[in-house]
Amino acid sequence: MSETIFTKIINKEIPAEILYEDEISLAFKDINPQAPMHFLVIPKKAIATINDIDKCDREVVGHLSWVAAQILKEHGLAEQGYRTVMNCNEYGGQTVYHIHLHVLAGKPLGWPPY
Ligand code: IU
Repeated sequence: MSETIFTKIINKEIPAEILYEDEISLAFKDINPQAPMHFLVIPKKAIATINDIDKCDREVVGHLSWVAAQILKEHGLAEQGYRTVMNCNEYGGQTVYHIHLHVLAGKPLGWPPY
């Protein structure tokens, strides 16, 4: 797949406010936050959309939710609740084609999301 801006963030070619990093994932603050706390958790492996997740990626993708919860706990935001979202393709509102888990926290969130 073609490289996205998230590969540049992973490679530290462009700056981001990084919250967590390990060998398979990176979490950083969203540049256009939609909640008091809004960050993205991404795999270092470039996977374009949810539709492109291979069976062998299951552990990596599950890891993203684990990372989200650890960060929220560290910031005291886990117990009050939060939302995680992974957008897919046009109807899902995906704009960056490297899968990313949005994590929104710090205020009550509306539902449904339209
Ligand atoms: P989407 O689900 O693909 O629409 O989300 C992409 C998100 O990536 C969106 O919330 C942007 O604000 C965010 N983002 C970012 O945090 N840093 C960037 O350099 C770019 C986009 I480009």
